[in-house]
Amino acid sequence: MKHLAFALLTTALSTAALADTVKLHDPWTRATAPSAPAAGAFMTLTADADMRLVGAESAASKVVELHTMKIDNGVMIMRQVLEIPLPKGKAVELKPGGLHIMLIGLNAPLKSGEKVEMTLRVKDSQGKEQRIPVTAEIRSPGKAMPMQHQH
Ligand SMILES: [Cu+2]
Repeated sequence: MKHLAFALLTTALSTAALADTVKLHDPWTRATAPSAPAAGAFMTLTADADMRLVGAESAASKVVELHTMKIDNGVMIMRQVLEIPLPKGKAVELKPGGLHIMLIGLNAPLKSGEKVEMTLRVKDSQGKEQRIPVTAEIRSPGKAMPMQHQH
């Protein structure tokens, strides 16, 4: 009984102390050629309550969209999605070839070693919106998958 009371108390305390939020891991994007009109941005998102990513903003491009990508009959198809579900405790990976954030109409080419500032918009189950700042590292295309180049 003592045990149970203690468990309930710590649960109540931690819920009160921390607002629901989303943890970000390893946000990055790729350096682009001068003529490239758009770039994908990637990261892993883990929400500590059921939430959804509903949009993003950045000064680096004119438009920012949420996209999904799949291969259909050998053709890569990208499609805009209005939101990306972030189920409680589940790591949702935005990655090349899958879900990603798309910076469309780049104001300047993305240069390797520099950073892109973005703001993610997430909503909780009550529809309350939170804005989460993100700094994405710009990687050179060759360094996107470092494991490939180990000798
Ligand atoms: Cu895209």
